[in-house]
Amino acid sequence: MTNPERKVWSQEYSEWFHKVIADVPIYDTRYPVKGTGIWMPFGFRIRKEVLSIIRDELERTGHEEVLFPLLIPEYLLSKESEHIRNFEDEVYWVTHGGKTPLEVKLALRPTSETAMYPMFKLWINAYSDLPLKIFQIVNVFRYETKATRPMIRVREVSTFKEAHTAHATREEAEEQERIGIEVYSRIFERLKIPFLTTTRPDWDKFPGAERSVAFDTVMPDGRVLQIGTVHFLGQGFAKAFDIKYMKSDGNYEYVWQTCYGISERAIAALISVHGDDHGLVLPSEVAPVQVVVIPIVYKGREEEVLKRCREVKDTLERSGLRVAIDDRRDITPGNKYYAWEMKGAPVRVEIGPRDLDNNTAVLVRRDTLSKTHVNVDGVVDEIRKIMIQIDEGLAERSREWMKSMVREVETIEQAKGELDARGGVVELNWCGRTSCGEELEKMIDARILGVPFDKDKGKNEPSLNGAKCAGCNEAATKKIRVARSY
Ligand code: 5CA
Ligand code: ZN
Repeated sequence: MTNPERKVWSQEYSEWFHKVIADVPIYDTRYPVKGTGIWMPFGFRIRKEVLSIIRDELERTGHEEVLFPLLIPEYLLSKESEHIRNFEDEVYWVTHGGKTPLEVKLALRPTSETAMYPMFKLWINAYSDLPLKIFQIVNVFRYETKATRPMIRVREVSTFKEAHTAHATREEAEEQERIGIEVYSRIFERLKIPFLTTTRPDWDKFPGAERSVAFDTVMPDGRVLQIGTVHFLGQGFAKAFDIKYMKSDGNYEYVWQTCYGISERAIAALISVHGDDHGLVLPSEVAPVQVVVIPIVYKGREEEVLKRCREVKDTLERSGLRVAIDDRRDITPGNKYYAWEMKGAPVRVEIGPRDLDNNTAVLVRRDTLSKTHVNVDGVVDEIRKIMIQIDEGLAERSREWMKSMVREVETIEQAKGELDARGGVVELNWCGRTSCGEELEKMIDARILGVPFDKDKGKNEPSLNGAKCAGCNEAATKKIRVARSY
């Protein structure tokens, strides 16, 4: 295999990312408001394909799409005390209509619990109104104080998918929490993004949640990125917003809720996890252009070659593939290869005069850049086969990479040593005490991501057989993950 290099990708990841999103182009960061950006046409198409996976997975599990207003009156935003305490410093306020001060300040939603749940109160009365499962894909605004980064930490999150559910019992809501985790797992599996599911420690939960389970992935520079979260909300919001239903015995019960969110950060991860020194590499399902056809023209046979290329393009399109033909006349084939490698088109088809004579085409796959000569009549099947190989290859390569970046360690020194050397995630034993956790974070100079979330058991406690806490040497009660993160 002639796998392209991933040197720049891993060693100068931040520059790599900025260059790729600018050169493709995917996302323009030059808009003069900090923490915002513009989805450029090719980036918008990637975003559209990713959103169609997200919609698909949500809709097939019974979530219905809705659209709520952007503005939230202050008295609603501040109803759940923990929620507002944590978001207070991040909220953008609308205070005027023209020159007139507003009687009630309006927040730009930082997330939509406090916009949706007053309406839940109106919609939910009887048991038969449950479960309620909705989602929306909107922009949200957070005045982030940490360094902003394109797509990864923005102040206008332009692609915020939030799902919100309400249930009759704790058990049903916990079942929904598991379903939410499964939905996200399938989304990331389709994107070939490897992930860890980790229950966040109490001090790092979503404000107002009883439990937060995060999806984390490792970026090329070894730093960890949270790419989605599933929150079990318990009854806290239901009590604050008075959302209840009448049970069969005539008594009222507050509903049990969950919510889960994912943003363009997942698209930043998609770009970052699979890329190489030539630019984007995309799984076929989200590649805006799955096949690019490039005519190799020689004097005298231009029209013939172009005609064949157009025929091939039509055939491929009729079979359902997304195809482009690059028939620009003033650009060399070499420069076209370069441009389409940058854009991550999974398969390139080259057709020149010799191919006309032999009824062949050359196929080049983006991940390995290896070439095969095929008969034109079998081109659809060959391309489909290659796309499956690429997708499986990307899934495996990223899974292996992730696996190599998660290590078990015993001591704080080892943890620090590993993170200094390669980043990624270290797992170690912990006593479970907050004060010890804070100390541990300081000594390792990293963040406690939390406890591994065990999908099968729904339980978080592996057996620790007398193990000692890496921080204080007392009896360990949990295995924790620690990382340096975005
Ligand atoms: N209401 C809940 C669930 S919808 C919520 O807001 N959860 S969250 O705060 O954890 O956000 C959900 C996901 O959005 C996060 O896991 C993270 O991947 C992404 N996200 C959060 N803030 C930003 C930001 N400033 N820029 C880009 N993505 C973000
Ligand atoms: Zn301890």
